[in-house]
Amino acid sequence: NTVQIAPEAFLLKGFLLGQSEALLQSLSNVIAANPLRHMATPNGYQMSAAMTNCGEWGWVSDEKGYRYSRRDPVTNELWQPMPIPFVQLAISAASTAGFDHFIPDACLINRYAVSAAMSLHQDKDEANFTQPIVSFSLGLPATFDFGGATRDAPKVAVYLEHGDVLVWGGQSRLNYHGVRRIKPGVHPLLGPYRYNLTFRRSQP
Ligand code: MD5
Ligand code: FE
Repeated sequence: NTVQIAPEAFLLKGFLLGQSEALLQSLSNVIAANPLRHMATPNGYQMSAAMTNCGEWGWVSDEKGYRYSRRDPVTNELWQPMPIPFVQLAISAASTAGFDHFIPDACLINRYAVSAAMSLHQDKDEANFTQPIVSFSLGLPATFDFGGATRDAPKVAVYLEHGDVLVWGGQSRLNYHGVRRIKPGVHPLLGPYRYNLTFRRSQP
């Protein structure tokens, strides 16, 4: 059940549903090693989503800026390797959307509590824009705003539910996007949270 939402941007509805048990077990292992935390932003705020990472590189933010780091600044250890179910599903989702040879080296985990949001932004901290981005949605639903190449370009609202995957690449890779405030609710497996796992190639 693949829906194209823009050039080279696809929604894979329910793609994770068959594998959710392995996925959630792996997710809980990663979070136990590298706890979710609210990172500071360079302009003195805190992200409303709590974050952690797994993979060779992790995306971090602090008063100095955004970057990819091999080590977790909280534990000072390397991030955990990406669990096999994460890698398999990410590669298979990319290939379903027409992107072969996707080799992610970074997986950012975002946990949104009720009322958390992510304002309109571009993902441009990576050194490789030829590879797509694969994003898993788990837990509470969210409305995702998918925009264009400029901040004021028209946006399409995409409803994301537990088990859905978004794949973006090519001419949509640098499009503006954001997540609207999460509405109150409780997910049967994940409680009052939305989790988003975003797989990227951060290095050349
Ligand atoms: C989320 N997370 O649902 C979103 C999904 C982030 C972030 O935006 O940066 O952690 S990622 C969806 C995405 C990725 C790359 C490009 C585009 C969308 N896009 O061009 O719209 O928590
Ligand atoms: Fe983003």
